Amino acid sequence: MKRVLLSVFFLWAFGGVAFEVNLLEVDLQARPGAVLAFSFLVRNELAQPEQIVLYLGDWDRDEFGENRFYEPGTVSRSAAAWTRVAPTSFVLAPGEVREIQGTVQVPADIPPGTYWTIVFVQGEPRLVPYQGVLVTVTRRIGIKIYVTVEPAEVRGELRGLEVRGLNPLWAWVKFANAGTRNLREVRASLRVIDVQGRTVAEVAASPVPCLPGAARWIRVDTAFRPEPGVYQVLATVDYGGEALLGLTLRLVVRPLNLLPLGEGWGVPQDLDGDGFYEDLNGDGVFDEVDLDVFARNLAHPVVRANFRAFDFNNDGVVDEGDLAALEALLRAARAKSPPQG
Ligand SMILES: [Ca+2]
Ligand SMILES: [Ca+2]
Ligand SMILES: [Ca+2]
Repeated sequence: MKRVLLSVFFLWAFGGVAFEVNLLEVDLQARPGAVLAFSFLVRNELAQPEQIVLYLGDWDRDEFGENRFYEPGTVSRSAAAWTRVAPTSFVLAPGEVREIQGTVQVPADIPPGTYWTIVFVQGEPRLVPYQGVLVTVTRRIGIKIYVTVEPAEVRGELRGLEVRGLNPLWAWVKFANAGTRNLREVRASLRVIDVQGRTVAEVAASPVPCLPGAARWIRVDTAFRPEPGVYQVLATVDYGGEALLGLTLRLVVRPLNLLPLGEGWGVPQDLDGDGFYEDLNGDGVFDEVDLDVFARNLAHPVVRANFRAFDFNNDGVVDEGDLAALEALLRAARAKSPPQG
């Protein structure tokens, strides 16, 4: 399946600014001193000629998996200095396809492990109408090149487990690639066990890649809405090594202990039974007054002690993000049943 790794500016928002490549990743196995070849195709999808330039860059990912791009030679395991592509500048006629040849000259004295770079294929800047104005859009696609010199080491570490939202429960699992091999599929899963030893939730997250030396927070979502009680939360990670990695934590979900947030108000109520207490002033109605009460009481001791009742965006803390989420809930409720009169 074709995945687009990078776009510049708003490129997907526009039609008519398009060239395509036939692959987005090249995964090469090598010995020190080897010369490797790869190739890919670039096709002009426009009805006009397109000037194309190719150049190399470095990249990695942040701890949440977002790509970051750098000048070549920036990352310590960069393969940019060994990689060449040709041609690097040409004009493609409408519908024309050009094959790009790449070579990787692996240094003879390189230690084992995965090295990587990226080939950028960039079009020419074009003026495109966008919301009534003309903006300059440059199309750029990146083709990631991985070069693995054997014997690369497969080693992983499980560095953290944090339960965040409780309605439903989800957690961050922190994995680190402590070896030298690129890990294409790191699979995290989560199991929740109650005090009777019963498994009450068990889910696997989608696999994520992790570069050597990189760490990655992997989000694992469950559909489990815990009742007050004590649970064991067990995270496991299968990264392709000999053994699974595991980490557990004890999760205590305390009963709610709600009180009025101010003089003359009622106890906050959950009017629809979803575990979120949207009726902040406890008058049996969910409306703008509740937004106002919440906005003025985000740091109220009752709110803080019962955070899961007011964590409307389910991220594990109560803050302005929950005010926005509560507003969205009110809009949704209004859309479903508009107020009478
Ligand atoms: Ca509710
Ligand atoms: Ca209310
Ligand atoms: Ca929140």
